[in-house]
Amino acid sequence: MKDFRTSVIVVWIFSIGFAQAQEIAIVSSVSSIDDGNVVSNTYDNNLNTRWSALGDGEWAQWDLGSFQNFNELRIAFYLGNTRTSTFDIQVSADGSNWTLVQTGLVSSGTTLDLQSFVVPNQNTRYIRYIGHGNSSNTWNSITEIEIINNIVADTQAPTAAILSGTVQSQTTADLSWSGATDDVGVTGYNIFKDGTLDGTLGNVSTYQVTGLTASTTYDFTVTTLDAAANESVASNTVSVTTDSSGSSGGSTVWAESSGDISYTTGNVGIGTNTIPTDYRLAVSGKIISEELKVQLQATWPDYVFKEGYDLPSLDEVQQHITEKGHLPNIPTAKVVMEHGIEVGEMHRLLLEKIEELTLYTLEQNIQIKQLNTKVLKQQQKLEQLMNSLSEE
Ligand SMILES: [Ca+2]
Ligand SMILES: [Ca+2]
Repeated sequence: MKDFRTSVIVVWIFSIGFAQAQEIAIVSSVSSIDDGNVVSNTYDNNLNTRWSALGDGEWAQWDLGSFQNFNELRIAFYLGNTRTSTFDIQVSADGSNWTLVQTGLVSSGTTLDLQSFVVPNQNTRYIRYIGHGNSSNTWNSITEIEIINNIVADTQAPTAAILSGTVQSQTTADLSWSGATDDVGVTGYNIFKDGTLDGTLGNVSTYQVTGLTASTTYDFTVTTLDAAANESVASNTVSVTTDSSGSSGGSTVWAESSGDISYTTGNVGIGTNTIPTDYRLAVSGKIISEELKVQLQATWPDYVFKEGYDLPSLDEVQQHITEKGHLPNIPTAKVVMEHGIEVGEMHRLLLEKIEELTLYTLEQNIQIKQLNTKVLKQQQKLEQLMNSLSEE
């Protein structure tokens, strides 16, 4: 870098603050035309050499050799302290297809030194200057160009996350973490198993470690990353012991298939380890569900309406209640207290009673109709008798 540029660079660094500038090397160049002042003069670090081309729309083009990031062009103009130059900037990934980045840019007209033109962030290979002449004539003449990448320096590492973990099976453990921060932004995490990197992740907060060995204790830590590859110190260590491979205890007694788990070895107690004989599931506490289906092995009481059903007379029912204090076939309070209610069986018995009640009601309905007929006939006879008496 020659002395004449020093003042420009110093001013620029102070104005940007913590940013740092990186000049991208130009590998080759080409132009639409020149007058003998060739385009390679624009990156020879000499303000006394230039590219010059006469005419609106003539262009100079530079190749960075590969895709590069940049967001600033610094250009010095021939006679740049006495006239302003107008131009557009295009970029291209392949040297054939061009994208307009800036149009109608105008130099200051006050300096022979490099002037800064900030452009939107680019990641591309070719840059083209399209000249539209200057304030005096249609010559396009530039003495130097620099392609600059301004990178925001992030040197501060993120903070460590708070890690927790749970065993999932004989071979997997689930890790989760939270609380990490960074001055610019957290971008990812490194997961370590017993001090060895197990995976590098994006900005997520959970991870399932796989491929573990049963009945083995592993120590996990996580570090936090930012975009500049700064890494935090390690998080707290979480020790996880995988399930045993045996058939006793833990989740290994359950068989798993397509998301269903099943247990076929014995019976299950929830909140109790006393499971009555002949029962599959014992729960000490309440059960809630949206629907409960009980599939009875016993006959559903449609038999009440069948011919030959021995419907007890109401007198017999009355006698049963008087003697025993409850309906026939219905368990006593004492029995319910001792043995509980069997939901399906009780519904069967209650329906049996309802159907019997229906039969009694139908029978009474017939008797009421018969009584009505009898009363009507008697009333007619009474009226006839009254009429005969009044005519005499
Ligand atoms: Ca030059
Ligand atoms: Ca940082």
